[in-house]
Amino acid sequence: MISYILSNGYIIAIQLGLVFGLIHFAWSLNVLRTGIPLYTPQDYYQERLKSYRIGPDNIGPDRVWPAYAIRQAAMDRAEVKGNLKRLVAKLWKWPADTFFKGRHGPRWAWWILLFPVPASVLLFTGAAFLTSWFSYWVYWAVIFAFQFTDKTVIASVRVHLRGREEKRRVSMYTDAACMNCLHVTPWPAYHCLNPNCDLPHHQLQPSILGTFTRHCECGTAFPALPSRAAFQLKATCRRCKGVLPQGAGAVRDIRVPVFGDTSAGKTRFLYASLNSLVAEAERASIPVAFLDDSSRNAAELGLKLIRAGHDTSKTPESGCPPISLQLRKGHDRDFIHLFDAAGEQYSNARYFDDLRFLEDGQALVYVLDPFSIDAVRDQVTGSNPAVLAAAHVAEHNAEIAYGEVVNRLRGAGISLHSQRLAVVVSKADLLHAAGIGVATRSDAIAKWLIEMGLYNLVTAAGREFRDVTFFTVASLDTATSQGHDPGLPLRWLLAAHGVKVPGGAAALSAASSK
Ligand SMILES: Nc1nc2c(ncn2[C@@H]2O[C@H](COP(=O)(O)OP(=O)(O)OP(=O)(O)O)[C@@H](O)[C@H]2O)c(=O)[nH]1
Ligand SMILES: [Mg+2]
Ligand SMILES: [Zn+2]
Ligand SMILES: [Zn+2]
Repeated sequence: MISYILSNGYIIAIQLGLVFGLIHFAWSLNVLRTGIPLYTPQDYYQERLKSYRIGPDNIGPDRVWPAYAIRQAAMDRAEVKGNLKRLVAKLWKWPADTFFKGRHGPRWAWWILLFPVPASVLLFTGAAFLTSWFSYWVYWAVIFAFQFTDKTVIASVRVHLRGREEKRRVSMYTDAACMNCLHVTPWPAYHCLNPNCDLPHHQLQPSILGTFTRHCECGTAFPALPSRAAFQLKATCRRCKGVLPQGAGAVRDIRVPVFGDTSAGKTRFLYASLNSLVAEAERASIPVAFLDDSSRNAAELGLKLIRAGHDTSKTPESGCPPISLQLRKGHDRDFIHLFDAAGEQYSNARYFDDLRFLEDGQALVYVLDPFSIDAVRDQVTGSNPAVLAAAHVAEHNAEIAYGEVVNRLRGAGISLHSQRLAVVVSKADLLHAAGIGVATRSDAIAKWLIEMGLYNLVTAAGREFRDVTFFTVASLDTATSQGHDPGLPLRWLLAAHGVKVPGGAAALSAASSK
């Protein structure tokens, strides 16, 4: 009977011990809720700083909560282990003192007279010891698996996501242009969603600082993918810290430098092509908005001038800011920047820095005044001096501005094979007025230019650029452009860079067919 009671008692002690071990382990986990050391954004920042090369723009590593598996998981595990050790030592203290060290009466009395007591207590503590440490090792294995997965599977997911973002950036031409300082950056700085924090994140990419979501130093979460974050966060220029339009770094950003000789018709072409684009967009109900006040004011003035048929004024040598606009709204929007400069700036080294936009453009427009070609001028001089006077003929040889720009791009290490060029023969209305037949198809225009003596220019452009199309343009209001729509070159360049251009698809393919 006694032995039956005892053996049942022992079994109950073991069972209680097993349950208590679990509680013990759960209790040791409790330490995670209270003052444990944290691997903070500041710790990460200081650590990264040692191997980080801060550039001239003074941009350091981002201050973000690193992913749990990176460091915090191991710190938590060590903390749980230490806590469990302490708890186990506490549990063992009395039995060890009593039954092994004899601190609470003689040991023989416990072991001989009261044997069931030490036996049950030790069975209880032993079972508790086993389950608590077993639970800890299960926890250890879970954390290890988590860390291992982070280092392998999740790390490759991050690499994949970064690659996808990079591919998207290149194929969609999403490098963001700052309208303030004209700096072009692959990834702008994105600011924390929390307006009280507003911390700039300069390296927003899937990384150990967050695969899909990032937690800013202030705790605010936002997407780690630029293609998503760009529509939620404020973006700023890395160089001048100016605010960029929403979507910068995630939407198409096409920069169109318009270059050519003095009085070639660049400024007039720029506004006439813009006028045509805006008219087509209106017809197709596509919203067009200007991205800053200076663009809006200049465009309003220029469009008014073109629509009224007035003369454009000469661009000052101090240059003029670009016209930046947005086609469409939402995630589908495209940014377009049109750059103009005075013809003199292309042949004067003093203006080298002002023309940096040439190096950042993907879609170039070379405006060529046909009346600056000797053979054309000779045809007109005697028969039609009034037309020649109206043409305000460009001063230099037609090929000089082209050569200067190409040399500059080469000097800057830019591959012309990655760029598209629209060669725009301007003043087509005046050619008509002078009785000169004007072609409208690219190949026919190129042939005509060769006949007029521009063999070198035509063949060099075809060889040097990725894609060249020739246009004859009358930079007038669309209704009066006599089939020489000034909007076609711009629409061709934009379409070639993936912009869904409004209207004129048939005219576009007819004009650019070779
Ligand atoms: N009729 C007609 N006149 C044009 C055309 N293109 C330009 N012009 C005139 O030619 C002159 C020079 O044109 P601009 O566009 O100002 O020339 P630009 O290339 O900007 O010259 P700079 O600013 O000095 O470098 C102006 O009087 C224009 O009105 C055109 O297609 N048709
Ligand atoms: Mg001009
Ligand atoms: Zn923040
Ligand atoms: Zn800037």
